[in-house]
Amino acid sequence: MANSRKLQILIVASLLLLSSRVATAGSIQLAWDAVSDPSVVGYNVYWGTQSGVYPNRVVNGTATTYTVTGLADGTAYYFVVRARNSSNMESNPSIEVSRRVGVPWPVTGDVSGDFSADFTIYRPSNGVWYTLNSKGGASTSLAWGLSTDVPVAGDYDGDSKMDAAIYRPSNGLWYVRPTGPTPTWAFSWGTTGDVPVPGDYDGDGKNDNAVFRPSAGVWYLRLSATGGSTGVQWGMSTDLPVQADYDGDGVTDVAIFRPSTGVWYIRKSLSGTSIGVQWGLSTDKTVPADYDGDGKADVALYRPSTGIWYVINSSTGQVQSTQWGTTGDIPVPSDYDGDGKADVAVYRSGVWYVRNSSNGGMTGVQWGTATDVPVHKK
Ligand SMILES: [Ca+2]
Ligand SMILES: [Ca+2]
Ligand SMILES: [Ca+2]
Ligand SMILES: [Ca+2]
Repeated sequence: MANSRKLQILIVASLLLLSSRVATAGSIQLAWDAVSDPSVVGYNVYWGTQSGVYPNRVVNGTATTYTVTGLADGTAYYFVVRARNSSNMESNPSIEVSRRVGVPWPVTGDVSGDFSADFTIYRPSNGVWYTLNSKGGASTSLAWGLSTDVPVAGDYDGDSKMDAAIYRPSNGLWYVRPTGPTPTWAFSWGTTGDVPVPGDYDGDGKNDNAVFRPSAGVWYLRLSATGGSTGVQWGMSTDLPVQADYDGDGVTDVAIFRPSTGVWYIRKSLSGTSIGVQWGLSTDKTVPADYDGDGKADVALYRPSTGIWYVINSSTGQVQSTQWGTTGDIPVPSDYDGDGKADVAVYRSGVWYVRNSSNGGMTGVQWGTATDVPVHKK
């Protein structure tokens, strides 16, 4: 049974979430790379609602896509795929991917709704947002804000498109201008000294108003699904917020980076447990994003002195380093080429330099000036 032994050491090279970024009720579409072994007769797809636990299985032929149906909306699911031979010997599992089913899953910075990040800058001098579509090159502009406002762009109405939104530090007011039919609104959430930390803390696919109050080390979250609010004690006055979805359940996790020690403290929304990860120096910039496309944010940093990105891939635990940028650049990672993986990218005095994860190629786009603010900067 040489084939069996051989198959056991193979793994399915990749597993990606396809149309799952669209809010499709009760289903998720998966795709993976074929295993190049002639003994493979099909693929088994496994899933469950806990990371690492897969009570459900479906046996498939040699097709390399599968749509899992009958899932519960609003629940996070975790998936792996194994190849199998005619003796029903299975390969090692693919990486695990995860997603919350039935809620929008916007790409950071995507204004047009094609699940690829666009180029948007905020010009403080006139309060105008300028967007260049990354696919097709159409541009739009929108007056929304004052010179002293902080852009807090994100999807607040749940249509998978980035909305213009600003936070006014002087009075703690949020002004949101949705792309969809929802009217504009203003909401008081925060006070002087607070740091806005927008994210989806209740997993309904809509950004929530949220602030970190450094003086008390408390996060104040206003949840869009219910209108309720909660306070979470997490961090000290010198910590920097690094909220993102690290456990891949579709809920933003409260998290901070402590520059003095270089430790990330992440409070996982799924389990309520916390982890500490030593990663970075006090002078590094934090750039968490999903670089390996498994649905979980990766702990990552950008070192301004060398322009090197250091990413811990959540799917494998392995470190990936990429030289991309120089001193003075502003990191603006997101998925510009639309392959489901965040691309390393920097903004340099009006030019966006993107390293496409799909092919390793570079995109350079002139959009903005040295004094403009890229709205999804890290
Ligand atoms: Ca929400
Ligand atoms: Ca989470
Ligand atoms: Ca990841
Ligand atoms: Ca990408």
